[in-house]
Amino acid sequence: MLRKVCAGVALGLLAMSLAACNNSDTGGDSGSAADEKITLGFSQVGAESGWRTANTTSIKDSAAKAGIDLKFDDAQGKQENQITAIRNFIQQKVDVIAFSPKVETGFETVLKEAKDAGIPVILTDRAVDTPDKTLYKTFLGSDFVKEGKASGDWLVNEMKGATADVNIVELQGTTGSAPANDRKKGFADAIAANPKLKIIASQTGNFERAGGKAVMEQFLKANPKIDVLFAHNDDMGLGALEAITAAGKVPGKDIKIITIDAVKDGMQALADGKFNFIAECSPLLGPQLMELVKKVKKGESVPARIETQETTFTQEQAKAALPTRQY
Ligand code: GYE
Repeated sequence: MLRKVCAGVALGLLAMSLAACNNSDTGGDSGSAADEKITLGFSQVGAESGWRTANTTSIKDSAAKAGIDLKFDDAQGKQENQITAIRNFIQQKVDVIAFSPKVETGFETVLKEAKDAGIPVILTDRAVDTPDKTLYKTFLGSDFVKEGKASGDWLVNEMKGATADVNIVELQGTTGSAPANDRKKGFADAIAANPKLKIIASQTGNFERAGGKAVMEQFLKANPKIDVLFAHNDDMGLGALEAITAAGKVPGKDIKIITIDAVKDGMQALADGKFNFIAECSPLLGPQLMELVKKVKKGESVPARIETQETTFTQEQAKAALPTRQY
């Protein structure tokens, strides 16, 4: 009984705090006429991967379709450029700011500046790690822990009959980024189910093909027996393919490869039998983002968290999905 009451109170408080987060004023210019064009400042991380390119296209196309005036800044992989871009958007008095934070920490000051200027902020794709949830209106993007866990669960099942140790190497995404931190965690948690599954080396390849290739070369030199590669995105997996082939090994057979994203090139590698499994991460966030921008500008409440719907692919499923794949 007491537990029930407590749960009720906790839920009530949660609802109140959500309402507090979501119902604050839109700030900026008041008296929004229905036909007034909304200005959105968007700071993109860079162009490190196929995923990122598809994400940028989705955002630009949907802004145009929604009649939103988009000020787009490419930070070229640098957090300091993102901070500068956000400061510029504040100075230009845009209606809404959205961005995909490169890493989880170090954005609090500039987020506070946007809040003080009355400009609502929407996080897309990646989150920031801050206790102050009033610094942004909502976070639209994937659950990266789930993606890592789906990858690990597949491996646990695939290796269930293993009698010897299974040596895994891991190519991590950008150090300090939400997807790198969370995918690592989800995968590690899942493979803990079988002590034979061992991560013998783990290093960042920065979500880039070149990084994936260079780090995989080192892994292969240092470790005579590698059974599995877990890459935090397709691009690093694709770079690693070159290193694996050059070392005289057969990708997908001698070394099983698991990646995340499911962009076209990754799906092709999976359909061709070079990859073994991909956990999907959708970059097509543009349409939902524009809806949120309009709502936030009007001062309507939005959910604090909007999770992207995703699936996973085996080789057979990739063959079936490829012909109609959008990105
Ligand atoms: O998986 C990777 C990209 O943040 C979800 O960033 C995104 C990740 C994506 O570079 O390919």
